[in-house]
Amino acid sequence: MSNQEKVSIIIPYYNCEEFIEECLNSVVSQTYRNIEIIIINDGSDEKNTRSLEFFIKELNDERIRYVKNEERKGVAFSRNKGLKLAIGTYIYFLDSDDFLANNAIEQLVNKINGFPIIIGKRRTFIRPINLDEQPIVEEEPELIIYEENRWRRFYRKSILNVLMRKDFIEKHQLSFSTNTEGDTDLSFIVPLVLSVQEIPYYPVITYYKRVRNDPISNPSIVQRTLHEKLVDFVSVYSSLNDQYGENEEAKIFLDKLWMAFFRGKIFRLFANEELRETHFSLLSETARLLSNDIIAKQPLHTKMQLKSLKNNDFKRFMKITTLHKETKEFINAIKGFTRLKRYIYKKFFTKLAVKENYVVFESFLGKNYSDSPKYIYEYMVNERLPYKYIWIFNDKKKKIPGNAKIVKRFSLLYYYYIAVAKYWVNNMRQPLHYIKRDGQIFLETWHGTPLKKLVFDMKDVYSANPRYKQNFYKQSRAWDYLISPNEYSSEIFRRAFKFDKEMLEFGYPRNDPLYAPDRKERAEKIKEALGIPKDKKVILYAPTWRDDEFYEPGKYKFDLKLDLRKMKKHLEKDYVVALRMHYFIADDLNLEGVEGFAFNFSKYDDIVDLYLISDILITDYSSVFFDYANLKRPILFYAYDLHKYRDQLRGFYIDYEKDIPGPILKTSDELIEVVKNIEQVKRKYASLYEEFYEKFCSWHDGNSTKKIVETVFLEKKNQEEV
Ligand code: C2G
Repeated sequence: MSNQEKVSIIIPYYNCEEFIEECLNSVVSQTYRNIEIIIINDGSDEKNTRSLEFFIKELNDERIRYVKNEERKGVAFSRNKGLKLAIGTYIYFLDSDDFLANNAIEQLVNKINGFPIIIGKRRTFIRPINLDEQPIVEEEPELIIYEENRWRRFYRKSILNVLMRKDFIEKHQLSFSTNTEGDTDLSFIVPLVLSVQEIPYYPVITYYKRVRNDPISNPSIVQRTLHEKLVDFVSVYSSLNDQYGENEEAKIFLDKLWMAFFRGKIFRLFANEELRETHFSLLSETARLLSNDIIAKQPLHTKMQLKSLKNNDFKRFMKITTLHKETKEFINAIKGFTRLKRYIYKKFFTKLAVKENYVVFESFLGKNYSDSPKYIYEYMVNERLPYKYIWIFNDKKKKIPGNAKIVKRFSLLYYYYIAVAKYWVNNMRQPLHYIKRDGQIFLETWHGTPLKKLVFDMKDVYSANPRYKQNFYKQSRAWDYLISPNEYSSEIFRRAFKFDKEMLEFGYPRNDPLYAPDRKERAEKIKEALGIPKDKKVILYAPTWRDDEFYEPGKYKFDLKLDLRKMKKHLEKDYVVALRMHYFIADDLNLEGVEGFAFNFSKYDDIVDLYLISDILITDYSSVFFDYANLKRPILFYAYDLHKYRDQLRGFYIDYEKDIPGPILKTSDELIEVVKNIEQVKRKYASLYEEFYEKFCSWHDGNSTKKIVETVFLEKKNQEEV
């Protein structure tokens, strides 16, 4: 391997501490050793600069050359700066949130031979990639030489993963335009491709391109707003068209990019009413530059749109575009009943008048009749408030008290009611395609005091849906009220949900029954109804779910670690065990050999009933213990996978070992021992429990529901009547 030719790897860095270690580790460990690593800190903030400089010092690699821009100048400026500093024979650009295969440079240097440039293959990823698990490329693939179709390697408008001779760059005076934030690679790419007749492409993955999963608080350049992208694109297109429009190949390339941008984003570009005219004028200026050839190749509706753009005829353009959009949506809608229902919801139901006295309730995605929505509903019915109630369930035959209309989730009726009801009371996130209308009020009760890091407090998301953060952000914009059970939750919800509307700081309605004067009698009735012997005490086991143990999004696995047989042997004289899996868990439990001692209440609607009948709670990282603590009964923490759960999957908000009001146990033997000595354990944790109660439960007094209903449903009412 010819190591004598140095490669300059140029890495602009801007507030990217989260990913830079993985990036730089992949560079310093390159099998090709003769490299220089030019890092340009592009005006990052104090914290991100400190992390970068600390890591560079830690790497202690003399091949690193570190420079700083006094303020943020953009990627183009930083890359140009890197180019000037570079002393290598070859140049290679890398983004600081991406990383390289460990032999990336070696492969490209070995294959470039007499060519001035060579392109490697890149892989885009969202979820973390473990390079050791990547398939080993057996036989060396052939180099693919692109000639007249060499432009297609740059339709992504990116110079990443291209190894280039420095003398070639200098000879053609290639550089990045600094006039825009985005699409700056094109000013480098067009003259580059014009200066070569052949471009070799080596189809082996050398570059890993990350898709950032937090475009809200930490967007990458491509994740900026559509408006910003349009402004940049048309500016770059028109300046490059001026410079290279005479060249047929370049013209075709630029026009193809223009058409790809236009057709790919047309609906979103004109969805926002305020920006419609601005977007129209930006596009019409450049539409006039398009060649007739490329226009001739477009479908009829696009040809008509382009004509009205060129004639600056906004009205006609909007008519054609709206008709095209409606047609496309209708054709899409008749492809299936689900699509048709959503189409009817969006086009018709959301146009009907909002019904001031309709209240829709939903708990745990329609799974059961439980949680705070249940208690708000029952309070309103008992108070005979003048509303029509609709409950959403997956099971249409669900029976509940009161006179609510039962509607099947995602049925046509469901869409009718969420479109016309003034109120929606929900303890989870509503569907992404829900359209919040003027005049509607969304009361989000949420479903627990957070122990596990949430949304924008989470670094990387391992849950099944990688679009978790941007989806959550969109959905939580529809919430008018959010219930908080304690100060601790209020502060977290505001930050982690970016929630800036009204927080209802009255405690959870779902905990009111824990303060009911008749709770003992209620518990007796529930035990009887559940077939639990009156003379037995109850241990409730209510664990949470694990992010990384799922069959598919929404369907999670659970591997029961409790040794029920051993527990039965030692505890059945005084106790029974009530098992209650999390609503995300799809598995069934096998209770063979422990019948009469272990009961599976995973399908039982309301865990509050199970709290009332239980003398001891065993849980792990579930928010259930914040609620159960309102009863001031013993809580045991069966955290057999604490190391994994806390560190890798999701951080915690509290110091799990220090702040919880009960012992952490790792085995069934330990659990049995503690249950046998439960009075001693209660005494040992009494003061810690008191502190815990004060911090997490003290807002609860049995009247949370009343206060919330008066705030959301009655205060507003009174104001309107005044
Ligand atoms: N739950 C239940 N049975 C379980 C676990 C939980 O009925 N075995 C219910 C409880 O009401 C609990 C709620 O689901 O408060 C939330 O469950 P968690 O285990 O805490 O998990 P998660 O769904 O991730 O919610 O802010 C709270 C967090 O969002 C946690």
